[in-house]
Amino acid sequence: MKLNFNKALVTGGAGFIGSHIADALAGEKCNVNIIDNLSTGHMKNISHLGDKVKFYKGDIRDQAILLKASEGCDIIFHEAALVSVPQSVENPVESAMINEMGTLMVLEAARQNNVKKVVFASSSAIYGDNPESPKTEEMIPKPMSPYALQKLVSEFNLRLYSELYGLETVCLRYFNVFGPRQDPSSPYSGVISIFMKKALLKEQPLIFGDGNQSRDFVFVKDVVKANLLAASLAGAKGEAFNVGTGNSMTINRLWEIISEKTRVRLEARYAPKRKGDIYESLSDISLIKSVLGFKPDYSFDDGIETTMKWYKENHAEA
Ligand code: UD2
Repeated sequence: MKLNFNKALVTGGAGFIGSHIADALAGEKCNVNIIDNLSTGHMKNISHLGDKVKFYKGDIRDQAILLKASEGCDIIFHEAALVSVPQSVENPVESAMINEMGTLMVLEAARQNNVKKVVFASSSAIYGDNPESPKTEEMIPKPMSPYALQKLVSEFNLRLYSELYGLETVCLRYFNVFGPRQDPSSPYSGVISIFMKKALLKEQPLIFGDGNQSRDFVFVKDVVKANLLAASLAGAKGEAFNVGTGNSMTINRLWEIISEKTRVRLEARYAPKRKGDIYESLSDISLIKSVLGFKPDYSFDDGIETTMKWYKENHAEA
């Protein structure tokens, strides 16, 4: 895809989604800066890029390093965040400092350095317990967790920066992203990464609640595609778009599929539902289809096969 910018900053660029965005940008010969404090990101996610990227080890709340990292950039892809819903329930202040204040700091660095555009990793979590399904962008958000509220407040901050300072902004409301490099090492990790690791270790997974809660799982490379479209097309200006597949599955079904594919066939154990957990999550992607021409390239099956291969090679004995 032809990019209409030359230099980009990826915040959280050593993390799961950020490193895939950095890969795609570097592949298009874009100058890429990365800022990451390596709290959940890893250098091994970007080491293959060598000097195609310039790495700044630092926190997005450190204005000095952020200003250095964003200097001369045309665009910022803001992926750095504390991504876990339950972790935000346990530590609402810390997560607000990162997700809310951190995003404000990124916007402010963009303003001071005359960066033209910010593409923001928002979340479908903002829809919360609004019972309408599938979720459409004009629905009233009903955040159920500090994480969801912080993403929503940040969307408003992006809009303000656009109105007050003329910064071009796009919010991408990611549904449940999965794929290679999603780190399974914490209980706060994404469910697919945890289930993959459990299957490879032949251990029973833990399902929170009855397991009938559902998620719209979108492969990371499709999320990258949505980012590049949002970055390059003028029609995206000031908008918020769902980034999902339009299909969902329950957590029970997810474990069935992973355990069948890995021939583990272990029953899951169950624990009480997590606070702040959404029950039903399914995207309507008509808006991003019509405005940006986005459609996912990966079926769930393709994505899972690719992801499983990666976990076998990288986390088999983890
Ligand atoms: C994910 C993202 C979040 C946000 C949101 C958008 C992560 C870690 N979180 O939140 O950043 O963008 O999607 O929808 O990527 N579960 C189990 N057993 C486990 C782990 C999870 O049953 O060992 C359940 C969990 O209770 C939930 C579902 O699986 O019902 C998904 O959990 P998650 O932490 O992967 O993602 P979610 O939807 O909270």
